[in-house]
Amino acid sequence: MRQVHRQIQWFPGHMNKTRRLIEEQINRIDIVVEILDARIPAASRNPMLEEITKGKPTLLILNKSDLSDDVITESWIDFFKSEGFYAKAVCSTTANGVKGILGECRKIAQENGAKPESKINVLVAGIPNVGKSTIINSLKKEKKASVQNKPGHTKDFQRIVVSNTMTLIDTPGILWHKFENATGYRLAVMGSIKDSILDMYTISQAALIMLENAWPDALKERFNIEDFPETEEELIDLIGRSRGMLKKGGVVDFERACNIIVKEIRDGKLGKLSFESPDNDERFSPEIFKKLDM
Ligand SMILES: Nc1nc2c(ncn2[C@@H]2O[C@H](COP(=O)(O)OP(=O)(O)O)[C@@H](O)[C@H]2O)c(=O)[nH]1
Ligand SMILES: [Mg+2]
Repeated sequence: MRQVHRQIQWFPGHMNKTRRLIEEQINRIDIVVEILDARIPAASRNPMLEEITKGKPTLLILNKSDLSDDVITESWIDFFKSEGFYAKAVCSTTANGVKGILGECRKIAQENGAKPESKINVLVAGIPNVGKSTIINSLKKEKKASVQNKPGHTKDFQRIVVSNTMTLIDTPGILWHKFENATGYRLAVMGSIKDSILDMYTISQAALIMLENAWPDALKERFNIEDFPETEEELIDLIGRSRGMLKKGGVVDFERACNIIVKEIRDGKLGKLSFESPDNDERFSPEIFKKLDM
């Protein structure tokens, strides 16, 4: 059988504007804060951001840590630190979730030569849906910050003045970058890629593949499954049936089943689960998605 490798256009359109804007700002930036999804800290990183901010101290915030496996999250923090980054796990949707982020930024600045009273500019970046707005809004509220949209070369960045000595620079756009399909599938399952890029059926297949490989018991328990069938298509059918999502004539409402599966995973209904680890754990191998690429 001839196998055709599937080419997916993950990010349509031109997104190089953000890159240009960051490059214009780079000299005034003291610290880079990149927000990641704690469940997929590698897939949710932006390699292009690292490339254009090279040499700047970088704090990686593993957000949504309420949804990720605690042990694996801890191993990611250790891993990132061993790579020379600062790293911190947070859950920004709880009351005090973002507490400590600004203090951490100040500490990092001082460790990198800033005086306690010097003004610090912090570039805040993150791919869609990792919780960037939630974090920035909580920091604004906490500090009663003023938000400025200065004309001129900073017009596309919001500058959020959180104190006399600290300003956050919010990057609105996303940076286009090429990535492996496995990364794309993970991002799609977590909701960081518009659902219109991949159809819900493919996203739910990817989600089920991730769970079957890494967290089979959580999957079985949540959807009352005893044994996994041969294909994800049959598994979706089984789940639809066990949830009573039937249409006239007793056929499973396939679309509804796909939507529910993806929604419950995104919402953490299956427990605290991570989908990548910093070691070469086979459960998270990119190979698991191969059958979707054909
Ligand atoms: N469970 C959980 N959900 C979060 C957390 N932070 C953000 N979210 C949710 O993730 C979704 C995307 O957040 P948003 O701040 O809009 O992401 P942005 O696209 O990066 O600006 C929203 O539904 C948030 O409520 C978190 O720490 N834990
Ligand atoms: Mg946002």
